[in-house]
Amino acid sequence: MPKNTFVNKRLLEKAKKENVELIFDRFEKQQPQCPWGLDGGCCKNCFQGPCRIISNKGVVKGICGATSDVIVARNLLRMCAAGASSHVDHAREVVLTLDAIVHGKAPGYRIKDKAKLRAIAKALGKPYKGPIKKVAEFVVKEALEDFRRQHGVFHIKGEGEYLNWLKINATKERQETWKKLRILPINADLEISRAQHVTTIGNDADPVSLLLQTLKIGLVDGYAGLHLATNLQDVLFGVPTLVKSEVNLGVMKEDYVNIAVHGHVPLLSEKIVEWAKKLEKEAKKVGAKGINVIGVCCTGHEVLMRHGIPHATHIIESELPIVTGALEAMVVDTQCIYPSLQDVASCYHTKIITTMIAKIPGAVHIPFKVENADKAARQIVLEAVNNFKNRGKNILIPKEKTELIAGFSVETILSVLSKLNKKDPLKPLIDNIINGNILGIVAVVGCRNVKLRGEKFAEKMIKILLKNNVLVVATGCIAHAAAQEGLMRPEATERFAGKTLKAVLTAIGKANGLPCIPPVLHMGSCVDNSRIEVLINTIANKLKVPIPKLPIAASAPEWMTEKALSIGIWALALGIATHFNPIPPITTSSAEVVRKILTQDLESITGGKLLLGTTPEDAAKVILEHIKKRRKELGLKQ
Ligand code: SF4
Ligand code: MSK
Repeated sequence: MPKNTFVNKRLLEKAKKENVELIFDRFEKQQPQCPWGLDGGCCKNCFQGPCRIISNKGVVKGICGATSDVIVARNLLRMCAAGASSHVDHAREVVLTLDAIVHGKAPGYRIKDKAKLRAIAKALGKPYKGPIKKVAEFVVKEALEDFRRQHGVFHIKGEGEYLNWLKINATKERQETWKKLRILPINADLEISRAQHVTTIGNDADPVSLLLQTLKIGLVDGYAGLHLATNLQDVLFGVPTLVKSEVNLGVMKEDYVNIAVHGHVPLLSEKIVEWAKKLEKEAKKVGAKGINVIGVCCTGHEVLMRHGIPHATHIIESELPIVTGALEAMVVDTQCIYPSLQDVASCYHTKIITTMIAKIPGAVHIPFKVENADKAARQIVLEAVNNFKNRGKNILIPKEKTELIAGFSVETILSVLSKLNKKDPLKPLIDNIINGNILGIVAVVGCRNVKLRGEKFAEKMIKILLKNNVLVVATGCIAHAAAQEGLMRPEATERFAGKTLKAVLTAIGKANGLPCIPPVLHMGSCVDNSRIEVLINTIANKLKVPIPKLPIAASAPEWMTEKALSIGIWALALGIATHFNPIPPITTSSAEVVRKILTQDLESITGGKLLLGTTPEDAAKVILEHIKKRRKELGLKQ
């Protein structure tokens, strides 16, 4: 078994000396992990079970007769529905915040990007010129429709009404494809609830039907989750622009009050950043030089992208800021918050402050609602400031940190490109894809997974892609990993990009007063995968080539959350070849139908395809082969 090679080993040693159990220890205690859980051949959808598939002993059905394929497909659908529910609930919070602003109930928030709000209203069919609150009211109404529309439920041909946010974001060609497949979602909550319903005992027993519904849930995630959240977060907090910042635990500061924001919802982290600035004086009163806000996971990416807040860790290392002994508070909201944080914090002075959905026994709970945002954020920051005096003596902040450039929203990418061609900003990118200077574009996204034991799978795979002149865009925890490896610095282009990619990125960089553009573009948090689709759609429309035919691919090289799975399924529905590592739970040997559909047949259905590769080299190989195949089909230079 390979040894854990995660960075910050000194902190791991410190934790060991101080008898603090971390994720790595708990992971080892779980070995060997349940083979049925790993291969997907386990069903506990009713309590006649659990049932297991043991193909080599001829057990290929559950007690009720559900086949291996049905069990695997049902599990997949349930996982995706859970993942999508997280993103949809996140988006709902943002819609309701805009609604609260309209009704004067969210005094701490304002509409920052009025032009973006008007553009959304225009896309929804109402190019309002009137007061901005009227525009917001209309946009909220249309958004809430995506949570309550019922028309079309019984429409046999699948031609009923469907998600507004899908209509305004997906290409016409994709909408036609999904209409034919009858997978256009009616409303987000309805589809998630139906996914639960159809997977209960004695319901849908057709693996093909179950997989189609899984694709539908992918669309729910992509549009009523990711796009809706990103769109309205940009409206409230602004579209990200280029920022320089730093990543890794070295961004913590010994003589400052350190506050980590962790989770996903910027409604909270934006307020913490604001109040940390306002309460600097209070920090000085307790002997600190000021307040240092640092990011963990996706809410960290949100404030990195918009304010340049340094990013401390991805999910796997989220316990480590506490082990430094210099973290006054970790403020958490929703998703990817390890319950262990409070156990670790109880060995130090750190306060874990829960605020929204993620609640942990022993943590301080300060309820956060948009109506009381300022009051709660002030209380949270003061809680951290007042905890500064409780620090112990044994402090270890690792020195490691790396610079990065972030803020690559699509608007930023186009603005950067416009320095080369003001009239037609996309042309330089398109020309270089056509002439092969850029072989293709790959989105490397998703989580870190402790199963990979710090092998740096993502980093190794990305480096191979760069060497082959592939431009990489990244989000979420993998974006942090790439930045930590130095791949989001201009210097990385010189070191890792192939010759022609290097030339393109240097030309764009020089036009923008930089030595070059980094070869891995940070496009934001997990919900900002929506930005990647906007970029792809822009390219597809310009080239007049449907998404499945483009020389592009996606990879979730270390996925672990149900959210990452549902985002990946959305990518498959979009017609994008998508690599997953570890292999999703579809490997039980008798689930051949599910495996064949996802890895082969899907290509002729949506154009997408599940790519497998369990080493960085194999993963890069299948991705490169796919891109080259697409280039050949389009008659582009190899
Ligand atoms: Fe077993 Fe069927 Fe119940 Fe699943 S639903 S636990 S396969 S009896
Ligand atoms: S935080 S979903 S571990 S990327 Fe978005 Fe990271 Fe995956 Fe959570």
